Amino acid sequence: MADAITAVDLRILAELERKVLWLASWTIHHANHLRDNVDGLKVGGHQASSASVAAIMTALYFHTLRPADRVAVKPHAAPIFHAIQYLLGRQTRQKLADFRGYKGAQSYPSRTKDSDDVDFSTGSVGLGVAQTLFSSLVQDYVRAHGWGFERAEGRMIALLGDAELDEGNIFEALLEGWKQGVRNCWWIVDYNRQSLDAVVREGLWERYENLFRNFGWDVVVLKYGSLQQAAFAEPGGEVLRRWIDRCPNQLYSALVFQGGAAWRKRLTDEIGDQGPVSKLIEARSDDELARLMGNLGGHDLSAIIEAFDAIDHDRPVCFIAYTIKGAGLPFAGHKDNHSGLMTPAQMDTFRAAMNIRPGHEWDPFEGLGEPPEKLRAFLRDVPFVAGGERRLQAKRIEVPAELPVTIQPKMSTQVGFGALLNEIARGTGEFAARIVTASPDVTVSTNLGPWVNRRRLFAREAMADTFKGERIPSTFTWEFSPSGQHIELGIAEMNLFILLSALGLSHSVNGERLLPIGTLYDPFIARGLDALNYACYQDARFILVATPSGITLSPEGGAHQSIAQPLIGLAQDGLAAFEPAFVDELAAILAFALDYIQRDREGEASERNWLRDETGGAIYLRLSTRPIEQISRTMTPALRQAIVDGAYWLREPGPNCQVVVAFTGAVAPEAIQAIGLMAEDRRDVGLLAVTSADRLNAGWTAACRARERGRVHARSHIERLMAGLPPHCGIVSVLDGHPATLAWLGAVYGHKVRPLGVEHFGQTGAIPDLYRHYGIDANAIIAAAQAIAPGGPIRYLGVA
Ligand SMILES: Cc1ncc(C[n+]2csc(CCOP(=O)(O)OP(=O)(O)O)c2C)c(N)n1
Ligand SMILES: [Mg+2]
Repeated sequence: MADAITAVDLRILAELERKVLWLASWTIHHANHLRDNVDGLKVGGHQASSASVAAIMTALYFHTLRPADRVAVKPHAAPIFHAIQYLLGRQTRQKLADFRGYKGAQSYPSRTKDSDDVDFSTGSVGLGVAQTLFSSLVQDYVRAHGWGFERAEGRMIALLGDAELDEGNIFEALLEGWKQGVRNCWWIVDYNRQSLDAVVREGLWERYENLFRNFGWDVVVLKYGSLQQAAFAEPGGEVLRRWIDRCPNQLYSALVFQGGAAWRKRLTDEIGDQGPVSKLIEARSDDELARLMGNLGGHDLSAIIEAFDAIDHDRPVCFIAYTIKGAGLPFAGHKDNHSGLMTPAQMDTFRAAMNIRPGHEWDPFEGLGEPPEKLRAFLRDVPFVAGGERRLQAKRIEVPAELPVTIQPKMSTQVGFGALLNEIARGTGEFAARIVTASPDVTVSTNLGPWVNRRRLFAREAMADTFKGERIPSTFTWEFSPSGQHIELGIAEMNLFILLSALGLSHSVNGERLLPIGTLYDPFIARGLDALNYACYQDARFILVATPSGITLSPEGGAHQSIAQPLIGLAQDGLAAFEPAFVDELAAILAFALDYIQRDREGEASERNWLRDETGGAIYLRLSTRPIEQISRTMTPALRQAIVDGAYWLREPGPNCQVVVAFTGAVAPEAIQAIGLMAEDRRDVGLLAVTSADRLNAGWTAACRARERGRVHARSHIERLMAGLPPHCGIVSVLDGHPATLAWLGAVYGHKVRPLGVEHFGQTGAIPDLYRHYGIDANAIIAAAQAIAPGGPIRYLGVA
């Protein structure tokens, strides 16, 4: 509980609230009307949404927040956030002036693109909200493992628009939070009862209240401001309160828009002949009446601060703060105001009301009543910024160059993954201790079982495995403890990605590095795709292991088979995707991945950084349940590097090569068989193992760009690999995924390509049936080769 706020501080805060609203409105106005600009930069959606939270954010940032707290600010409140940072000396005037423009302050708060200390990005509604919940869990995880005690515990706070609560991912997170005992998490709902298009249904707050209470949250409804509370205490005030409580949202909004005279008419018509309340209304001028009716809890600094200060526990809290969208601006309350923009004339009136001289719009203290020295001193002492740098660092955890694994003659990459983690789990050092795994109810079926048996499940309170206690034989020990290293989630894949996003920012948020590995079935990436994108946008660092994948999990049928995922791997920014075929490849990739997710050097210059090898990122491994024959070979440094870079020759083509088969992942046996069968009829056939279409492609694009910018000797890995191929050589590419993933290989040197893959939902069936059906078996490869590579008929066509 914070110290009670003084009257002086409250006065200063009221000045700052005015200033914040002004600066935010001016920033948007400037971007829309004054900057020499292209039309695309002009858009509404910020002015009204920002205005509804000016008071809440003033209270938060200038009074309530402490340096350890982390906040997700609703997307359209970005201008208010930037204005606050500007007043705190952490945002430049230039960036405000360039809001929404090139390299200016971002339209939606961005951890990666803004320079003013955004804690969590927002933009896709609902995701930032859930991020705060999972960040609280991660903070608890870190501390339960004995780390980070030298720093204060933070509260993870989301300021959310009421319409964000329409997003299902929020409820998935709520349920998970309840299971995991979330604490230190505040969600402040900007209950302006308006979304983008419309005014919300009546009584929604009651549904929210019940819902949050059911999940163990404290709920604080901030409905009336202090002016209203004082009026309710006057004779007749109770009648006014009842009227307000019964007034439908739409009507309230409309009256706010219409102003004092409309309020008077409506109130007088409906309750004005009831004695004391008439006097209450009559005693106020139109302006005073409008101010009174607009004085909802979420616009009243003292009510807000009192509510925040009153929280004396670490249970999660939901504040439902009544506000008016566009409060203080001419379109306050109008249902169309989301895209509303003040006209230059309206802005002039607003400027005059704010005592701001033309030409002094950006001056921090212009037009305020308090002396600048006093305001400056107040801002200097704001607790939130007292601790200096809030974005933390954590040292890199040393990763062994080679990860040991016993390779069976026939093995799947998924089993290999389980075996690799089982070996890591035996370790006693820092490396194994920093790994944290998570899975949405597919822990055992993605082969994390052996890891969990050794490292146990995480929970803040220990919980024994009853089956073990009862001596009932079971393959898996399901024992929870604060030292456990696996976070077992419910099925919601969204939650997995947002948890990975939170775990993957722990180095920056908690100053403690974690090495997060999340597993799920490959097709269900689609279920959480926006959250995955969100995690990448925030530059969270994690390894996503998606298995099983493709039609290779044949009997499961079309509902479980993934087709588009390799293209997601190729296209998703911030995520390096791999699809190994063999377990030794996987071991090399996993060792690389565990290091790569920790890299954070800025650097554009070096060739290695074409693949972001210096900047790092997150990793996606697409694995398979299909046991395939392993190759017995020694892992040389060159082979290891090639695997990591995306491809190597499994069979090097000769100088007169007529056909190359380029394959990825589980179809390796078909590719190998096909080139064996073609060997008699096609010369010098090559076999290219593509371990990462994504990195291979990124390298090629980067090299092209480098050459176009004058670095004539720039060469990418794929260009070097294919340099010796004669022009007439054909390339057949094949994978268990969309054929476009590898189709671009032909563009590298202009070779003809026939890309094989899967384009339609799969059947159930055995692998040979399905591979034949979809044309990714050896026979299809041979047929494709015959069609595009020079030479006579291939005699084994139809035999394979
Ligand atoms: C996932 C997603 N869908 C749609 C949008 C487009 N959108 C931006 S804001 C918004 C509604 C905003 O309403 P609310 O959350 O109540 O915020 P307010 O503007 O009232 O502050 C919508 C639909 C989005 N940003 N993200
Ligand atoms: Mg709203």
